[in-house]
Amino acid sequence: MRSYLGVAILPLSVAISGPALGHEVKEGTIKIEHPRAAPTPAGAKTGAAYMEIVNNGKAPVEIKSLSTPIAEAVEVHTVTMTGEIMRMRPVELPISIAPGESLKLSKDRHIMLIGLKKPLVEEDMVPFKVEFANGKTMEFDLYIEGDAEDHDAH
Ligand SMILES: [Cu+2]
Repeated sequence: MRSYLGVAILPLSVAISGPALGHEVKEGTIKIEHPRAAPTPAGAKTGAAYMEIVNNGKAPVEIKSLSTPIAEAVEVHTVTMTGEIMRMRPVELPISIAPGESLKLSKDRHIMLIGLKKPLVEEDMVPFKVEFANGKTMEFDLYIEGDAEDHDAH
């Protein structure tokens, strides 16, 4: 995949330091850190995915949609606690990321894969796509990791 930014042609760079250590995908001024998902039991209809999307540019970026061929739909959810009861609510897209800011999709605000077409198996990789409001897209793999949810700190 190639992206045209001004006159420079930048290849999509993917740094892989082993599935357990996380990876990142960079295109222009957008960096996606450690895209990953948790394994699911056979027959599960939903799965959760996590990543951090960093905007190193000088303008805000808007995430218009998320998708993967292995699920019917992809949503962003926030988790709120009311006493002991945990509720997940969908967040409406687009989500804007200010210059120099990042969107952290981890436990409290995660990506939900809805209508899974196959179970997510540890150490597998599944394709994922982020579409921005300016028409650009980034495609990369989610790593399926046993400790995906607790893997926040880098
Ligand atoms: Cu959720």
